[in-house]
Amino acid sequence: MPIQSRNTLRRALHLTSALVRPSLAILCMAPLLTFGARAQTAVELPTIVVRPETPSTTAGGASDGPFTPADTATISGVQAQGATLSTSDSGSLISRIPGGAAWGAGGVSSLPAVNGMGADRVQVSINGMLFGLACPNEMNPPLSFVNPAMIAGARVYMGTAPVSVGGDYTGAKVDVSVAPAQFTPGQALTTHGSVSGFFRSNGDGYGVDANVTVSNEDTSVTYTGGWARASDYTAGDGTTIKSTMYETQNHALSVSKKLQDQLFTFQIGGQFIPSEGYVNQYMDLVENKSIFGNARYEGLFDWGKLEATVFANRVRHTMGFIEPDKSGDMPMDTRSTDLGYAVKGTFGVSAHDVIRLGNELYYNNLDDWWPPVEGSMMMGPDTFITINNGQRLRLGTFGEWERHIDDKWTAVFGLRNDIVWMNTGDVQGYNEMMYGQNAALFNAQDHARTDFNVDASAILRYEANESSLYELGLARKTRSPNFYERYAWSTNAMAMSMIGWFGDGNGYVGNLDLAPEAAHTVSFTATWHDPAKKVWELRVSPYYSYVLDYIDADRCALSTCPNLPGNLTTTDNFVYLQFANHDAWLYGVNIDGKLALWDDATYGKGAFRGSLNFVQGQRTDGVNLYHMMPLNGVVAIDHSLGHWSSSLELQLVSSKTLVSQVRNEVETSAYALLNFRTSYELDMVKVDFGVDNIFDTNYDLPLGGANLVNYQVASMMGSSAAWGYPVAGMGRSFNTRVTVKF
Ligand SMILES: [Cu+2]
Repeated sequence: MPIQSRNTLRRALHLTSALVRPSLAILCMAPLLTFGARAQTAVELPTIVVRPETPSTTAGGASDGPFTPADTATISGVQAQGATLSTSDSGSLISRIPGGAAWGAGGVSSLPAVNGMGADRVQVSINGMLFGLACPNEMNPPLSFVNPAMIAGARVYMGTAPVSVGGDYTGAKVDVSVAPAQFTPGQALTTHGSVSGFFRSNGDGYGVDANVTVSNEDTSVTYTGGWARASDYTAGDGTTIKSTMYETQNHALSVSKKLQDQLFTFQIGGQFIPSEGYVNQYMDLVENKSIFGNARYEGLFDWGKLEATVFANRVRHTMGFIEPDKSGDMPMDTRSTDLGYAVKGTFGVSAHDVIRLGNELYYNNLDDWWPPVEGSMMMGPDTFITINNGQRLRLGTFGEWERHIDDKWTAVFGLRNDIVWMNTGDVQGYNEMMYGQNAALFNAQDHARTDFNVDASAILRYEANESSLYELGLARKTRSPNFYERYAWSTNAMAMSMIGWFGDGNGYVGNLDLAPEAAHTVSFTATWHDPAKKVWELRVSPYYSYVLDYIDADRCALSTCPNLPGNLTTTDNFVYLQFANHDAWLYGVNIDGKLALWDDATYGKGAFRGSLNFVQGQRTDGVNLYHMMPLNGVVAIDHSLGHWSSSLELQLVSSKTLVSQVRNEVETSAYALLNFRTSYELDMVKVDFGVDNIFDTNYDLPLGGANLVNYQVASMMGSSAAWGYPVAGMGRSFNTRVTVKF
């Protein structure tokens, strides 16, 4: 390779792997950051030009690779910090990006959705680690293993992202960085960090976050972690939304060492959630414990860059009922292990060409069992085994070619293969009489499944001039079914109601015949801005996906399914469903932009920020897809003056009327919320204050699922959930946070 191009590549790679204090990350923070915050920071901090939010190397490949598609969304560490004023739920941060939304779950366990694809369709990696399924209700999704204040940066890659980003997802890939290395000049060790505490009036939420780094020019040791708790929140009409309390703590300790062009990082951490209520599930989380470790390597060589990651997680999860909103006795346990590695090489083969090659292995093991309930005829005398030594092994391999054709045109082509092997052992129910037939039928079948998945992505970028860019993306992305989609086996009404991460109150049974779903997506992104990107910016991203064998559900028609034949036709009750493949399409458009309004010494800087998101999705048989976020947008004014920065934000959501007929999804009404926040930062102290939902508007969460706790009807069991009630969102909340840096 010519010396010049090698040096160019080397410099480029150096830049992308440059490591910075998260607080400096703001300088280059992309589209979502307000003008105000950026301007203010620029005054106070030295100008260090590096790529900021350096998310980690992912198990799927390059997150800090040089090619970032134009529709990629970023969440900076500063934005994540800012969000902690309002929420302790990292999953909910996804609702702040273009096309992003969050399925309501427990208070710190929302499931992310992007461009209409949610839950398992969005793959989340945290410092390159993947967290497999460890609960039939997905109560412990990957983003629940990190508090928002721990996030140093995140990137969200959309459905046509390069194949090096990852495999086994169809919607989006979220790549989160926690406690990245932060080197400081010289051999002397320096210490810096921050401690903050917060209080939110609605639900009496409070907690602390801390991070501290000891570093010099080649060594960095960082701890980051936090603890938060809250009681049930109150809706705008004064109703206490039951089973929404939570308590959580997450911790991570990271050690990095730099040896010339090599960077080694070791990280350990863990989580403890002693209780988390679920208003849209029949169960609550009564204990979740995890421990993880990962090691990462990045090295620069004459030929390019080598990155490697290896990781392990262990999760232990227990469900039960949290008094007084839910009562009774029904323990449910899971134990999950994740192991994986990823290796990626980036080769600068010419002045115009970069080749990426990668290989990754990801293994998830799951046991899910429900101990017998003493004295219960129905739930005893044996242990109910849902998943017995479930195994899911995925081997992914990709090749990618990025060509800089000339100074206007860039093309990226990639091909990827993921082989997924799944298997599980034999099962049993609480007793032979009620569950024996189902169990025997399941045990008589072969459970081993192998999927040979082929993904591809092609991106063509045209930078017409310094103020406009156009990009076309084409991709095929495949996702194999998860454990419960394939292996949940019981058609007993109670057992079915325990399965499902949809929050819809319905019951689910698996399907051994499920095929992987394959999304074929075309997207186009146009961005326009003033040459310096200081005055205005507009980005428009339409997309269309045709998903072969989209994994949805049908009304359960098996002869053993409950409530037949009414289950097949009812339109106003909870139903029993079986996972099934259906072809489906989704399309939509995301628009976001900003505009500087004024800038002078007396009135500071003011800027307008806005976004609009639209998505629709339907199966080819006419059934609407579940949890499609209705048309929504944000208009906001951001202001900064001296040490102050403030914003006033109006969030607008239209009514949800296109609902899944097969799940009897409940419609929700349109609403508007007005939020205000301001912060004052002086030397080492920062004080944040905000009011969410200023007018105490009463509204229902479009993706909040069914409220199964507040509304009850008399039944054989005494009382049971009434159908037809969505989950109301939070009413007004006064929020404060005080941060001390050192
Ligand atoms: Cu659970």
